[in-house]
Amino acid sequence: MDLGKLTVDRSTSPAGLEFAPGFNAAVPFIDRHLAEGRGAKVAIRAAGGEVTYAELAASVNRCGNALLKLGLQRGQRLLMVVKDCPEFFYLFWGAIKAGIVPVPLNTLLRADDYRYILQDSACSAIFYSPEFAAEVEPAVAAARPAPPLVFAVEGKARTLRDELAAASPALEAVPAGATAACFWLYSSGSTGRPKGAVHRQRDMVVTSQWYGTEVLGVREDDVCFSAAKLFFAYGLGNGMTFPLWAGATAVLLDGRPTPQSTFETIARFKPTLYFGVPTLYAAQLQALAAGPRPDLSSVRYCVSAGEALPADIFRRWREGTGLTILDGIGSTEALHIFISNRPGDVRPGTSGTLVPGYQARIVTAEGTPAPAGEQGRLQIKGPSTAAYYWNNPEKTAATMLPGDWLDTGDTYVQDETGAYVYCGRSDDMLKVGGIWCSPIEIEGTLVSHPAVLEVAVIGYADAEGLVKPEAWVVLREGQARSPALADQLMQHCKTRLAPYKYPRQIHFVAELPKTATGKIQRFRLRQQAEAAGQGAGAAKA
Ligand code: 3UK
Repeated sequence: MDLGKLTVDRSTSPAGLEFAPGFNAAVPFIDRHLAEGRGAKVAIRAAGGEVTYAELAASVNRCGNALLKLGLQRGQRLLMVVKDCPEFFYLFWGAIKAGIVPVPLNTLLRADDYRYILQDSACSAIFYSPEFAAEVEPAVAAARPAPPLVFAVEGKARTLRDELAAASPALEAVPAGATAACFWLYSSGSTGRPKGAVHRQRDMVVTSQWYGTEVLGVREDDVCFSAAKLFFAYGLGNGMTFPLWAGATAVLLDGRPTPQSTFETIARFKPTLYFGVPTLYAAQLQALAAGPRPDLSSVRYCVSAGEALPADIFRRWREGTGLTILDGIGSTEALHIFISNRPGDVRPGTSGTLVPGYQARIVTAEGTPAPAGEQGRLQIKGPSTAAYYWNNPEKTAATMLPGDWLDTGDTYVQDETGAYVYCGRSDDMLKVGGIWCSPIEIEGTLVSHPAVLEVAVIGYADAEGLVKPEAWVVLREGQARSPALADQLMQHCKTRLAPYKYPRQIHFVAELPKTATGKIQRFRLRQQAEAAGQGAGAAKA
């Protein structure tokens, strides 16, 4: 039986996809390329060297065998705190092929976040790049129960690399099934801890075919470079599953994506598709204005997601580079983009139109269809959405609705042309540089400072139209307002939270707007701040 067999044909089934019983996603994404004669083609290009499709398949098998030999069993979770490097591919696909569930994690988190996830996932193993040891190792030491297997990818006494060298390069895929659990991705919420979204074997096929191939037009001669890291669902598609699906090439940058590092990577590896987030496009535009013109001539299309792309950034990028950015909205729970602008049909300032295959509806607070032209909650439906949140029936019930609809938590409206226009979140969550940021988590950290009595954090659009967290702080009796104290409060956050979560401005105030029952009203603060022009970017926002 061919466990990777699937049919891609929209004329025979509405979804256009049919999966063999026992379907294992590693077969079409990894093994298929050998059967199709692509073994000598470069699959991955990185600063450390190249990996062909044949080498990739062998390393995936070695990794799967090594994991089995270490005692990992079917369905057990393997956490990955791994930078963008070939070993990310080996671990992810080696696990899937062996029936183990990989869980790539945000590499920017702090020890306490990792400790929580180690416990919540009840994982059997954690693998990490040595760059992240300072946060991962204390988390492992503090976790109860401790994870049985802890491995650095390289640079330590006994590493993944040693295990790979000792393992066999032959491995049969474990029979799974299109709807069997395949991998998890953790996503943050406004209150409480991150939730593990459980994705199925078919999900990456759906996103790669419907968005990657059919909307973006990824093809075999493409070279994909994602500035967004592989541990994000966005980066996982852009930088791994889309190129692997098409038999194309992925370019990996293992360090921080800055204007300089991304321009250098583009000049060196000549990607044809480039994937960024609005904050990075804005920073790249500044670098373009200030420095020498980078060589972007290889790029066919640019993609943006993670937060809304302001129309002004779209236009300036086109003027400055001649390139078109396709904005699309996706989510961790949907796995990738489900509403998008198209090559040849771009509507700046909108998220575009539905990716064929998905369904969308805009509903009122009561859950009934919103009248045409009115704002409402966006809900979507399609076979790539997560089955449920691990160990969290309440959040599952609130998000994964009857009839397989997924509540995005976003407010949207359709314009006269039918394009979907983003109007904000239905909750207090912020997207900062395309990454989730909870105002409540930042507030909790600020009130732990001895000078702070109470605090409210809200998102405030900067001069580029991009949202940043800012804090309104009431000090305790006897504490004097000063720029030095504001700096201290920012430092307090930077050392305790993931680095992108600190408030960019501290506003000292005498009191905060509250309800009769004493609850802080962030929405009123937002209105007041906007009216008073208090935000950092108030001049242009
Ligand atoms: C927001 C956008 C306006 C929106 C993601 C592409 O961002 C991704 O996943 P996350 O789970 O966040 C999802 C939320 O982010 N958002 C994303 N893209 C846009 N808002 N315009 C956009 N273009 O609030 C959404 O609910 O981190 C993006 C592919 C895969 C992804 N996981």
